[in-house]
Amino acid sequence: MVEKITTSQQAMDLEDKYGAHNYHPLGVVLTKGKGPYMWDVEGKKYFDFLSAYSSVNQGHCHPKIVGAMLDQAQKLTLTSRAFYNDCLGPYEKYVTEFFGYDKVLPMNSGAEADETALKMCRKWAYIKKGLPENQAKIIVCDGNFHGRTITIISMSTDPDAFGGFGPFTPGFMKVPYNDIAALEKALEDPNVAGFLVEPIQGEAGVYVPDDGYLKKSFDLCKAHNVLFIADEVQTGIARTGKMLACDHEDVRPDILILGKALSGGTMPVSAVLADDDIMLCIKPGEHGSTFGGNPIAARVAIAALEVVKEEQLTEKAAYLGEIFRNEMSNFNNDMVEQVRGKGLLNAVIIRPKNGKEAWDVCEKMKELGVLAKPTHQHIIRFAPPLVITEEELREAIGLIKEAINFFN
Ligand code: IF1
Repeated sequence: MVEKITTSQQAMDLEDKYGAHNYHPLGVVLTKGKGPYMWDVEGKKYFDFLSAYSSVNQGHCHPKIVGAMLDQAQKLTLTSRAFYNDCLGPYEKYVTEFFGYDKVLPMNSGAEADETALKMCRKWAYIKKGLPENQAKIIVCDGNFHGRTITIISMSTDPDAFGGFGPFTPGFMKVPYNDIAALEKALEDPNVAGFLVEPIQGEAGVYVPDDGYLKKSFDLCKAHNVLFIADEVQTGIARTGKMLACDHEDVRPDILILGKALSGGTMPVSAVLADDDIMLCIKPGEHGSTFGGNPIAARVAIAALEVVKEEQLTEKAAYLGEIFRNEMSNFNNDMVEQVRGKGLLNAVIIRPKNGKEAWDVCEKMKELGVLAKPTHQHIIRFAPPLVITEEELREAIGLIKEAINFFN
């Protein structure tokens, strides 16, 4: 018998008793989402300022995306890649033309896409660069977040991410983020195959690198015949005020990794894009996924990307992000230590006061109707759906300020 939820506490109790304790969620139980809003079981309305970590850029339950999902779900949900279907080809054409690459390898989660990119880079290194077998190295940055698999946490510098999960996958070199000299030194190793980087480090606390970092890194990689691999799972699809965060520096990654908002937050859809000289290093039977590129995912991803263009979400993110950073930077409250970000991917560093810190601010924001969550102890990430209006944004900013002022 399936229990019907009538109170938030009932839902939280069920998760505590029957669910793994691998998260510590804010005490709110949501039952409905629309645009920039969500509602809890008791009917309270909230601004969503997390967007499921930038998955709901197009707003909750966007009618065009949900419509595509519902339509395809009644026709054909899954063929596997053992057979063709009439949705994948049109999606592959659409998404490769949308981002300007020869081909796409469709996967499901962001982590799967990162793993796919790592395999693709290694394969290219052995076949095209001629590195000795099993000697390929990939450079990653301190503070990175690329997912939760054993290989991905093998690249992590966060003990919470890798602690107790060894042994780890070899073949990774770590350099400080935003440090060109360190990257240049690491690239002296002739066995380097690729450099995997987030254009802005999300989990690290919306760490925006210096202007020019991405371009200089890209140029160094090219000078050493090393692939520049951009993880745009969180920063991509209009979130930072450009279609891709790499566009801020006119950098075209050799391998582009997308996820999250590629489906508008409706289901797991991820993708790895590259040109033929890299993509075709993977031969039939060497990589895949049961659900990768399934008909619903294909239809949903097309709709999700069309919405970004039709509703000019890139331009909106740029314009509204300026308003957010200006308002919060000029907010006269000593709990606001720093405001940083690009587009509508921003973070506020909270200076603790009277024993109160970021988590307390988030609890107060929840009371006032704004949902956000700290990343690390003192950083609150603010990432509303890009469909939020200027009026709604200003209303939410007022509530955020009210929450911070409460602790004065
Ligand atoms: C969690 C963090 C964010 C990502 C980038 C790949 C992935 C992610 C840049 C993997 C996923 C999610 C995972 C989720 C919370 C969230 C997160 F806090 F974990 F680090 F956004 F910053 N590349 N990020 O941000 O994509 O496999 O999850 O689809 O694990 O708690 P995924």
